Amino acid sequence: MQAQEALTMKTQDPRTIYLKDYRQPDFWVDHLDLTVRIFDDYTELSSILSLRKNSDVKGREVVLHGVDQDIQQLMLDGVELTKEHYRQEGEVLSFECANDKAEFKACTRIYPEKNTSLEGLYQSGSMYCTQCEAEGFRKITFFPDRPDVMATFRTRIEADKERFPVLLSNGNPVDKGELDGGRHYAVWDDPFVKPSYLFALVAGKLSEKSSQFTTASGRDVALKIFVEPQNAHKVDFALESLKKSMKWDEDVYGREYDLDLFMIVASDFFNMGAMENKGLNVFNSAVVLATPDTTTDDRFESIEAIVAHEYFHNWSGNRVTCRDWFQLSLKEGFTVFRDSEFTADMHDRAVKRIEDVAMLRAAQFPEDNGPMAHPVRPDSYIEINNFYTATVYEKGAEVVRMIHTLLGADEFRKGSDLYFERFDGQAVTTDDFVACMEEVSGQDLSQFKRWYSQAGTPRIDVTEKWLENEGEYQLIFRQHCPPTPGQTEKQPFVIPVKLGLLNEQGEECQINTDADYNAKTQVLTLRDENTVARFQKLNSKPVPSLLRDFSAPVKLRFDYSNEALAFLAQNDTNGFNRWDAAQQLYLKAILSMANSKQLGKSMKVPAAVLDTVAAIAGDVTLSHAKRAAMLAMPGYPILKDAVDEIHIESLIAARKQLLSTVSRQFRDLWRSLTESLSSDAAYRFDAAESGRRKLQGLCLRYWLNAGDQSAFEHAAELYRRATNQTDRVNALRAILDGDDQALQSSLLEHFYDNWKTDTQMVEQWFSLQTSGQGIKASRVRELMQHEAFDLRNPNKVRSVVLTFAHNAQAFHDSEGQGYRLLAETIAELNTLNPQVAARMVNVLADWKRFAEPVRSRLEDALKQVLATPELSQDVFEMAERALKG
Ligand code: B3K
Ligand code: ZN
Repeated sequence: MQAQEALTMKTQDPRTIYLKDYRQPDFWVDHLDLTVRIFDDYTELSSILSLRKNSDVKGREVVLHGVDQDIQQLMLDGVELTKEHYRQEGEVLSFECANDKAEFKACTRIYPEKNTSLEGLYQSGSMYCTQCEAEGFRKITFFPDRPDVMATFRTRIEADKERFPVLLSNGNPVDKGELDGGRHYAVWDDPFVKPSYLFALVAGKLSEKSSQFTTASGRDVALKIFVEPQNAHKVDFALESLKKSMKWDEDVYGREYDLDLFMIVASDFFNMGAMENKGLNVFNSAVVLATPDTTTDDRFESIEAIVAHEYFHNWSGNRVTCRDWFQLSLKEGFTVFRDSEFTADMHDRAVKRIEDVAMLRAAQFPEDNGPMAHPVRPDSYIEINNFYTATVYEKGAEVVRMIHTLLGADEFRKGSDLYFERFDGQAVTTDDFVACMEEVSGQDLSQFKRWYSQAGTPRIDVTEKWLENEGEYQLIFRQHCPPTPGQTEKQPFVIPVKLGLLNEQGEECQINTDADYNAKTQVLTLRDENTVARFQKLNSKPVPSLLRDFSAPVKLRFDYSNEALAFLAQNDTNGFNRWDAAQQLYLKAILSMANSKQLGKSMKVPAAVLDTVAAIAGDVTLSHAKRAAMLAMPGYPILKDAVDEIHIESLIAARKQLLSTVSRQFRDLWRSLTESLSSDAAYRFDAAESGRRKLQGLCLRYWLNAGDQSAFEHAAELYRRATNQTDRVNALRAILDGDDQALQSSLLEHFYDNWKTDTQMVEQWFSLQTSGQGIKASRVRELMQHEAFDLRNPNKVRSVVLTFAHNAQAFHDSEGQGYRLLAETIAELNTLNPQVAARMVNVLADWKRFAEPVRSRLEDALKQVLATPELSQDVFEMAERALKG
C-alpha cells in the first residue's frame, strides 16, 4: 500500500482507543526471526513469528499490525495464506489459527528512502535507522505491535558493504560475513524478551568510539558510540555521561546493566530526543554530540540527563515495560524522576529542582489548564504519539516523587526492588507499581492514585489565623481542582505539603502540632477538601514557608504581602522557596503593572522588587547558579497561566518595563558583576563554572538592556574572544535583544561563515535568531528559504518555526502573521511528518484564553489547520481538541 493511501484511510476513520477496552491478545509471540535486506530502492523483510496460544483467553484470532507493507508472501506453518484466509482492515491483518503453537512467516517490501515520517525504518542522511515507539514497528513488518507482546529477537541485516559497513541491531553480535555482489551481513541476537517498540536497526558508514564499564558484580560491558565521521570528535562527553549513569543506577537502585554491549547512535533526522531501544539507543544528534566549542552549558546538562534517562529505561521501561500505552507514565514518569535525581546528585540539588519546577510550570501547568488537559494515565486517545506530553512525563515524575516523599527513600527503594523483581520480563500497569509501594510500606495509596486518573492542577488556597493569647497559629487549607475536558467533578487529592514557620529573624520555629505532620520530613499531608493545621506554643506570629521543594505539583495561593515575599526571598532556610518567593514577587509585580497598563495608568515597579534584586545580586552566600535563577524574571508561559484572560500586549509591556527598570536602576552593579565574573580559565563543565557563566550571561543582558554603549562593546568582545559556546551564545543573545542592527548582522554572518558545516551550530544559529526579541514573521519565512533549512528535518523546523512560535513577544506582534506562518507550516508538514506537525498545534491550544483580537486570529489559524486536505489523524486529534476547548 502506498503511504498516501494509508494516511487518507487513517483520517477518514479516526478511531478512539479506550483504556477500558484493554484485552489480552489470543496469541503471544515467543520469538521473532527477522531478516532485513537493504537495497537501493526498497528493503526486503522476511519475518518468522513463533506464535503461542494465550491460555488465559478463549479466542483463536492472530491479530497483527502492518502499515505500508508490500506483501510478497504470507505463510502459516508452511502453507501459503492467501486473501481468503486473512482479513486486512486499516493497520490490522488477522486470521484464525487452530494450533496452539504455529509459525507465521511474512515476506514484504518497504521503502525507507521515501519514509519522511521518521517512524519505522527510514533514511537519516547517509544512514538508515529506526524509530519504533510507539507504533512504528508495524511500518517495518507484520507483528502484534503492542507493548504487552514480548519476544526474543534475532535479526539478520544484509546490505551493500561499501555504503553500509556498519550493521547494528539489539542485543549481541553473533555472526557476520561476506555475500556476493559486494554485500555483507550481520546477525544480532537479543536474549531478553522485549516488545516491538524497543526494536532498533542501524546501517551506515559510521565511525565508532569504544569504551568500557565494569559492573558492580565485575562484568565487563563494552560501550560504543556510532556517529557519522564528521562528528567523531563529539562523542566523549556522552560516553562519560553513560558511565556515570551506569554507576549511579547501581548505587541508588542496585540495578546493573545486563548485556555485554551497550551502543548509542546519533541521527540527524529524529522526531524527538532519543530512544531507549534495548542495547542500541538512538539519539537525536542535537542531544548527544558535544564539544565545549559547539555546546552550551545547558545543552551539556541536558545531554547528560538524556543519556542517563535512556540508559535508566533499561530497567524502568525495558526489563519491566508497559502493558498498554495508557500506562506510558509507568516508564516515563518513573524514568524522568530517576534522571532528575541523577542530575541533582551530579550537580546542585536545589538548582535542579528549580529548573524542573520552572519547566513544569511553563509547560505542564498550561497543558493542565486548557483543552489538552488529560490525566497522567489517559483514558482514551486517537493517536498515541500525541500523548508523549509534559503531563505524562513531567507531572508523572512529580507523582512518583510524591510517593518517594510520602514513603521516604528507604521504603521507596524497597518498593522499587520489589517492582523490578516481581515484574522482570513483564508488561505491567501503574497500579502494579503503586501496589509494590503499598506492600513494602503498609501505606494505603488508593486515594493517592487519583493523581493518575484525575487531570488538572489542584489549587490550594491557604489562609492563616493568629491567636495571640494562646500562642497558636493556624493554617487553613482548602483544595479544589478545576474541571478539565471530560472531568467536571474531582475528588480530593492526597497532597504532601512540606512546610516550616519562620520567626522575625528568619529562624525556623519549633513545630508543635497535632496535624498529620511528619517532623522529620516537615511534610503535612492533606487528604480532605479542608484541613486546619494548628501550631502551638509560638511566641509571635510566624511567616509560613509553604510547599517547600515544591513537594506537590499544585498551585498554592497564600496572600503574602510584597514585604513578606521579599523577606522569604532573602531569609527562608529552604533554598527552593527563596527562589519561589522571589518569583512570586516578580510575578505579582508584572501582573499588577499589566493591569495598570490596561487601565491606562502608569506602571510602577514596587520597591520590594528592587530591594530584593539588589539583595540577591549582592548575596555572596548564594551560589552563582542560585543567584542567576533568583534574578531571572518569569517568562510568558508563567504570566499567561497566571491570568484569567490573556492581554498579551499588556503582559509584554509590563515585563519589558520591569526588565528595563531593573536594568537601569542597577546598571553599575550589572557592569561590575559582568566584569568580575569574566574568566579566561579553560572550559570546565561543572556546577560551579556553569553557574558562573549563567550569572555572567544574565548580568550582561541586564547591563546591555540598560542601554550602555560599553555593554555592547563588552558583549562583542566576549563573542569574539569566546573559546566556548556558552560565552558565545550569552554574548549573542544579549546583542540580539538590543537594537544595534549592524552589529547583529555582522556577528550573525560571522557565526554562519565560521560554522556552516557543523549541523548543531547551524541549528543554534537559527534558534538564536528566532528567539530574539525583534524577529518578524517575514524574517522567519526568509530563514525557511535558507540553504541550511530543510522542512523534512525536525531539528530545523523546531529551531526556526517552533522557537519563533514560542517567542511570545515576536509571535504575537504581527497582526496574525506569525499565526498564519505556523498554520501553513503545520499543513505542509501534515503529509511529510504528521508527528512533528501535530506537536506544533500545541502552540495554538490556549487560543480561548486570549482577549480579542488575538483570540479570533488564533482560532482562525486553528481552523485553517483543520481545513487541511488529507489531514493526518495526528494533526486532526490535536486541532480538534484544541478547537473544542
Ligand atoms: N521513549 C522515547 C519516546 C518515544 C516517543 C514516541 N513518539 C524517549 C524517552 O522518553 O525516553
Ligand atoms: Zn523516556
